[in-house]
Amino acid sequence: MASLVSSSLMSPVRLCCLYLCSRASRRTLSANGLGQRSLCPGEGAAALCRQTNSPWWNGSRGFFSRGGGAGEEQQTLEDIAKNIRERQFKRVVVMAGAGISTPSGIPDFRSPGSGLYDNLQQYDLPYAEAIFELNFFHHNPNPFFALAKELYPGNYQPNLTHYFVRLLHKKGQLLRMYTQNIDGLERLAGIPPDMLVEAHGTFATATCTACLRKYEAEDLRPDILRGTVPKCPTCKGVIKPDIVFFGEELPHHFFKYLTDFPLADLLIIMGTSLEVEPFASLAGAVRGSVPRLLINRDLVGPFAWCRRPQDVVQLGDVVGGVQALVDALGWTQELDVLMAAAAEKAATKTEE
Ligand code: CNA
Repeated sequence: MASLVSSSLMSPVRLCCLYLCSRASRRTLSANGLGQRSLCPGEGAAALCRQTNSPWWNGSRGFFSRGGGAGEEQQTLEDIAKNIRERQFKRVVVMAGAGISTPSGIPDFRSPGSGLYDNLQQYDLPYAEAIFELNFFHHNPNPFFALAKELYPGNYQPNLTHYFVRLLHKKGQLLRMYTQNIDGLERLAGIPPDMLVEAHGTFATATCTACLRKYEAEDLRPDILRGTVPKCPTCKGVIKPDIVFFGEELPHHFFKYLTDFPLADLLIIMGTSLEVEPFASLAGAVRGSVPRLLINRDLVGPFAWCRRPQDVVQLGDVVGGVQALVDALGWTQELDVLMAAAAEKAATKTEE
């Protein structure tokens, strides 16, 4: 299984954003010119569990978790907290998605009703995914920039989930945060850029689509906030924020996963549907003995179809789930102080 996951991750890494797993794999294969459909890592692992009569497979009802095998105790949120507090876990990797930013007011993609997928009519797109497709962008960049205006850094503030990760870093126990988010709230919360892998790119930098000249977010801000398409002063090409579109390669630093994940002693996954490859497969890239904690509204990815004995699931609102962990850690007061200081700093900045 480990080799299955790592080999699929090491093939040219292209974003198959917005697609369900099976669609994503088909798309990757056609992009790579291969003639056969292979299973995406998720499907592969589920099939493997079924074939091997895994104890986690519950016939037609799918996989379920049970209270550990012989000699294995089912872990709880409190166990995870105890091990973080006692510094048994010193190299924590965090994986995050749009769900950690919905409490800040930014819609995710897939939540029924409130998600962006259900609210793209105003952009007059042929289909929802077109907003992140290069061909469509070259034909009509306006819908993307309308969305960019909404998501542009500065409009929203980080919430407790972002500050929890910063506190983990302050304690010296964060190995890296891998985020799919493009809203920049991790940076705004004070998580240092070298602690972050922004797997789907960032609005912090941009590139001219014609002459490849590099720009900073501030260079584009006036155009984006005015609702006009930013153009390169040198060649008049359209400047595209460095957000990864369908078929584009992921940033180089995504490959840090090759050294980070084998070193991790705890993986926390929060606010993601784990439906976008290759990011989703990172959930299987930690060692088999490493606990994985999912904090999310729904059961997703391997937590739904092939749970490991030491996996822990905290279902419900992500802020409530992280708060429960913080309380169990005894870090509540420290986090409150951190957030109060950040709020004060933000207020002073607004006044200026
Ligand atoms: P997604 O597919 O929309 O899934 C979000 C997940 O979070 C779902 O499982 C939700 O149930 C869950 N969720 C949402 N709100 C909450 C909440 N308050 N509490 C608990 N769970 C919650 O988003 P993914 O990140 O998994 O998909 C990856 C896409 C989304 C990436 O390409 C991102 O760039 C893209 N995206 C990013 C942003 C952003 O930067 N804030 C916003 C929208 C989409």
